[in-house]
Amino acid sequence: MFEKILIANRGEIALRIQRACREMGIKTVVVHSEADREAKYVKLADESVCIGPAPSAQSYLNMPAIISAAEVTDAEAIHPGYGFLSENADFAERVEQSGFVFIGPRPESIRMMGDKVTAKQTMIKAGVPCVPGSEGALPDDPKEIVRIARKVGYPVIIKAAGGGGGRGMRVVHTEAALLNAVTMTKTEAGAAFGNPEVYMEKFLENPRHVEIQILADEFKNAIWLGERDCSMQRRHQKVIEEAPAPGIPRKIVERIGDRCAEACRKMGYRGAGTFEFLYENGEFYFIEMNTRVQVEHPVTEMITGVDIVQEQIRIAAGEKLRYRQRDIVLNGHAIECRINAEDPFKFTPSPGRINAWHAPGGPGIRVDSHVYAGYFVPPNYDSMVGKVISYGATREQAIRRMQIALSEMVVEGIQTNIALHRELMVDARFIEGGTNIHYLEHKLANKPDLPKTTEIKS
Ligand code: MV4
Repeated sequence: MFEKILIANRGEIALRIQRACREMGIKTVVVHSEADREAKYVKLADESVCIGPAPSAQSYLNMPAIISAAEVTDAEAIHPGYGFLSENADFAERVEQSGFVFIGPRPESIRMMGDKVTAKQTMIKAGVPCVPGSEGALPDDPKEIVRIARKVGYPVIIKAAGGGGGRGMRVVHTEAALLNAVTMTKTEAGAAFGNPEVYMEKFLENPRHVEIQILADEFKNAIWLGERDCSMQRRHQKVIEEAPAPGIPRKIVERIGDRCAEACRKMGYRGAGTFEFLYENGEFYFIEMNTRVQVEHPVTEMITGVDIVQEQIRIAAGEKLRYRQRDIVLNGHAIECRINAEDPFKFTPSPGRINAWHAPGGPGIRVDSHVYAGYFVPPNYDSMVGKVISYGATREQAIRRMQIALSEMVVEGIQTNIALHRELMVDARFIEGGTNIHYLEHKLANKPDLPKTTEIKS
């Protein structure tokens, strides 16, 4: 096992990775920007290295600075967390070329999943069901594009191969709008991702977003750890996640989970990963694969008892998976509310000094957060200041516990979205379970005096 790991991230996930390391007896180095110098989780690490000024481009995205920090502190491995460089294949490659272990998938796997056309073709070959659409990238010939769209059937969605997470896509409802939409998406994709390739899918109107967590080791052992429902979102930012996904027959989920684990074995995938699906009318359709630990990993940890971050580290150290599929038993229900420093209904960021921070607790409550009273939320990064995770024997108990947790929680000095979460935890449709990806935006749009937020952005 490693003696020392460098954490190339900030905030709650930097603290989460430190906790995993500490439990495993591994020393930690945290790199930080000038804006994060005074943060408690930085002081808590065995060592810390300032890698640059506040802007991410000069600190958390600064590859040479991070690799130099690993060199001077004699760390053996680098954990990238989520966001920043976590899905940058070039970074993973440079880490390994510099003699360190990248705690994540092989660079080739990251690169393959980063190209959504290749990712989809790989999944089709591996027997994972995908949204019907073009076979690979769209050709240049306009007649061919029209033919493909007719075959797929309107509405269709044009997506950039280099996109993902909601970036670089456009919905097309009629043949009259098709070719212009393809041209515009290609132009934007070329500028944004350096790759003008686009592909086409049938546009699913009212899906849920359900994802499968997997773990795979060097030795082609792969397991899946249940699913998460992440449909409660706004503008591609998840707000609430839960596990298991309410109301989906276990037989259907199990078939898909087994397909994902099998796909990992076929691809020779290593590390933690998430298969994202759209779920509509009883069917799963693969859309993307994430090759990092995700923000919402705690809900899976709560219902499986598996520490996903520790397993990432063990896998990177070359250990064999400690679990077989039959060891993975889903127990109870977990819900995560992302707490953001923002206006609860207008969503404008609200950085600044936190004057009071009273975190909830009690049975079945977990709070993953790096903040405290006196902490300054820098304006330079994502607005998430923590996550409240509730666990219960049933979904009803998890909801009840989350309601209580949110009622206890006090944050002063900045605005937070706690009020929105309190509303959602008593929302009849949320309580019923199984709302689709448009539900939150529709709910917000129907409030008088609030901007409509229902359109799909390119
Ligand atoms: C779709 C779709 C409907 N049909 N693909 C958005 C994020 C990216 N991961 C894929 N996305 C979508 N792809 C087809 N064929 C609708 C979305 C989508 C969405 C998906 C997941 C979570 C939230 C979403 C919000 C708007 C659109």
